[in-house]
Amino acid sequence: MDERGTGGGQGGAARPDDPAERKPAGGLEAVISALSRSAREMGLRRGALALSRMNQRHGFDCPGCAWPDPERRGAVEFCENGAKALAHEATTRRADAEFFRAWSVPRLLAQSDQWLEQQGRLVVPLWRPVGADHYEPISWDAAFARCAGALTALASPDQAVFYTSGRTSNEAAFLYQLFARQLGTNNLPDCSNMCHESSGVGLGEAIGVGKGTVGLRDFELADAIFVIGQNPGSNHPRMLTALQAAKRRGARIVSVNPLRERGLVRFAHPQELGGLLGAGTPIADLHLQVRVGGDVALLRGIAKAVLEIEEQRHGRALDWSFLHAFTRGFEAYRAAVDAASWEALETGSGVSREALRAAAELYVGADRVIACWAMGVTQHRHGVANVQEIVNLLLLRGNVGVPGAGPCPVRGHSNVQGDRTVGITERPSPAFLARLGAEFGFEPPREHGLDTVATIEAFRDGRARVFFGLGGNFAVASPDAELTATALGGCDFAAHVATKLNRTHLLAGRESILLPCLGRSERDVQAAGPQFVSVEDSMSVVHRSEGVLGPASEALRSEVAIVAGLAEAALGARSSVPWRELAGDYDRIRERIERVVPGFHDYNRRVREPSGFVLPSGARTRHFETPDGRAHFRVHALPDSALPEGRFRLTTLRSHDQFNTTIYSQDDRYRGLSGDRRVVLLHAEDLAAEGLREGERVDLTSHFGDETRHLRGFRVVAYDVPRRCAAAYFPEANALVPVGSCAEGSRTPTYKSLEISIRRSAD
Ligand SMILES: Nc1nc2c(c(=O)[nH]1)N[C@H]1C(S)=C(S)[C@@H](COP(=O)(O)OP(=O)(O)OC[C@H]3O[C@@H](n4cnc5c(=O)[nH]c(N)nc54)[C@H](O)[C@@H]3O)O[C@H]1N2
Ligand SMILES: Nc1nc2c(c(=O)[nH]1)N[C@H]1C(S)=C(S)[C@@H](COP(=O)(O)OP(=O)(O)OC[C@H]3O[C@@H](n4cnc5c(=O)[nH]c(N)nc54)[C@H](O)[C@@H]3O)O[C@H]1N2
Ligand SMILES: [Mo]
Repeated sequence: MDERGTGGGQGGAARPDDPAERKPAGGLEAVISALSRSAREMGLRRGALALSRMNQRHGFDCPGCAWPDPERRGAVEFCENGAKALAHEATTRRADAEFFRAWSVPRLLAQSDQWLEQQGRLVVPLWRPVGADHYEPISWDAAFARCAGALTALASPDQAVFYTSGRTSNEAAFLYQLFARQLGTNNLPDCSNMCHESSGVGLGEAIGVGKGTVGLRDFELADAIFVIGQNPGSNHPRMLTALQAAKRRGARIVSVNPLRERGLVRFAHPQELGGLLGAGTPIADLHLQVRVGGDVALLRGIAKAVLEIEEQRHGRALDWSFLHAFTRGFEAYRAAVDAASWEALETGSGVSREALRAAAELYVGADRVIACWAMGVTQHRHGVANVQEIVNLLLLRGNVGVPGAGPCPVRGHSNVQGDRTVGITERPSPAFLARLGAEFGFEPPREHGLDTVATIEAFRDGRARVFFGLGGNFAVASPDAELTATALGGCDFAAHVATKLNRTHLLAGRESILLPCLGRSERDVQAAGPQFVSVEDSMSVVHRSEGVLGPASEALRSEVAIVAGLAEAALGARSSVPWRELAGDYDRIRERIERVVPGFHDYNRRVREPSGFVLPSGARTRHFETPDGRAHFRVHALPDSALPEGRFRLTTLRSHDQFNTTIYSQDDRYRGLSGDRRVVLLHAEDLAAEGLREGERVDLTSHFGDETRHLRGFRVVAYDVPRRCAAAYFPEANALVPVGSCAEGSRTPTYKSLEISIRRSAD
């Protein structure tokens, strides 16, 4: 079956003059949306104070995404969605003891995710005893004692799991992993397992470091920027500023995406008067409308066209001196590219060879190229292959380890990268464990622990009994929503460090504890006085973050203090770590990090410098830390793109009005959708072919081997997606994601590539 897209499936120049697309992302709409929400949630004065200090040198890091702060900062250095994340945290609403007296857990479970978080900040520690229907207030000491009791009752520390979401600071994360390892387990899954794990694995094998190699300055030097499987207009809005600036000085921009995301088509800078009122800058020069899951074929197609150009103009397309001196595996890669036929590449990618050749011409015409990507690349069975095909393409022309060029995975949570750097991982390196053990005088466990998917399976099978969550919403963000809910619901005990109530807090454990913590924007005062924490952005810059607002309640504790309190209660005399002293003065924690984690020398001084400091990485200067010191081409088989008759390839997306599982509204302004998130986007001709009308309700079934999963009553929307592709929202669609379906090599759930069938709902 030929599945090449017709119409929508072809690549081609972006059409900035299409009236429907004339409206830019950003602009006045974005400013109004941000300010009205912050005034409503935080009050005018608090809102103004908080926004004026976000991402400033003496302020706090935005709790939104991990996009870095520029050296020259504007008076306002935030975006619409950062302002929303802040307003959400700094709201004046409270889910207090009275609230939990009024609402039983079963009644709360009947409410939507959006409603749960809208009830406001958690302000007292809470306990739900075994068999009870309500959470009730509990003292901090009693809460810690219950957690300690649950851990002591276990036959083995490996029956406990310590999950981390990526908003946690370096300081809290470091203590948390130390606590888990002193207890005796490496069960430290994190949201990264569901996010950029494919990037970490793919880059690690290819260039010796699991992180990107570019900094913000490189965006000022690049001649072309590829944006692959990423929607910066909604999820990294400040990146659009960098793209707009690049565009204005003549850089070319290519987007690879099944959707024509508005921010990539047109952008108006909210801080420029022209930007507030005008039509904005067209961003993408070329849009390649790849089929869902078609990126390996697409990237190989571009490479094939690059090799064709090299045939015709020898030495013009490939950087031979770089290939010889710095890489391995080029010949095998070239053979794989040669072996792939244009027909297979067009079918696999859904993009015509003409469009792929145009992308190759643009690529070859640029001296320095950056490739950015996010979840559209990583959350596939072939997520690692996708990442490595991006690197292969960059290596062809030496676009690694020189100014203005390189791979750039754009991270999600604001400190997801830092948490990994300081030890949150279920697969720690022996070198890290050796240093950790030496610093704190203990023998850390060596066996690898559970990642996110293995955690769900362990709870399902009764091998895990206790769940700790440092932030996040594990049950809702995870694959296989129903299975995960049942698995977690059956465990003995769960404890969550959180700012807001969510479904995981209500589902997990026969007994559970909620420990309310300070948010990023709030002042944190400990024994030694006011404290700040530190975070690492997407480009390996470590910098400080210090809250400015009064805390939501005097009863709140910092994440650092909570982790230290838990560790002290659970480990008692078994631990010689001075937990209380560390929590009293975060400089003491940073001294320890400095001695355990490479790259942090002089941490306390350098983190106080206005722009923080950059963690070293050999790949930035072509010192590849692979076993042979070279960058590696990695060859992958072309994925089989065939879909059985009647099936669609479903991807899951974030809207413009959510932060992961936190839903701000039912609208998705940039995509022109409103009022309903239980929707499935399909090509108009597919609707017609299936005999469906726009607005009708359908049932979705996902197919994985002989397993099926179902969701009912989704509304069909005709949308500009490639033929036989479909899109729905995260997390509404998570019940369709099979826990067993994950990326080869990284075990990231295949949230962006589900095989589904669609049927009109019965009623
Ligand atoms: N406001 C806001 N900001 C956020 C978040 C948020 O929820 N809200 N989440 C944060 C987090 S944790 C993360 S990881 C990032 C996520 O940032 P993104 O990765 O931008 O988020 P997604 O909505 O998952 O969408 C990915 C993009 O991939 C495209 N896509 C889907 N399938 C494919 C495919 O097969 N191939 C290609 N090439 N593209 C595909 C989609 O159309 C979409 O444009 O954002 C972070 N920032
Ligand atoms: N279908 C589908 N599923 C996905 C994805 C997808 O694209 N599609 N994306 C995946 C990705 S990329 C990610 S990163 C995961 C996200 O998974 P998680 O990180 O687990 O989920 P979040 O929704 O970010 O977590 C929100 C909760 O964090 C808590 N919180 C907020 N701020 C703080 C704080 O400062 N401290 C503490 N302690 N708690 C806080 C609040 O209680 C809030 O309810 O989801 C994954 N799931
Ligand atoms: Mo993420």
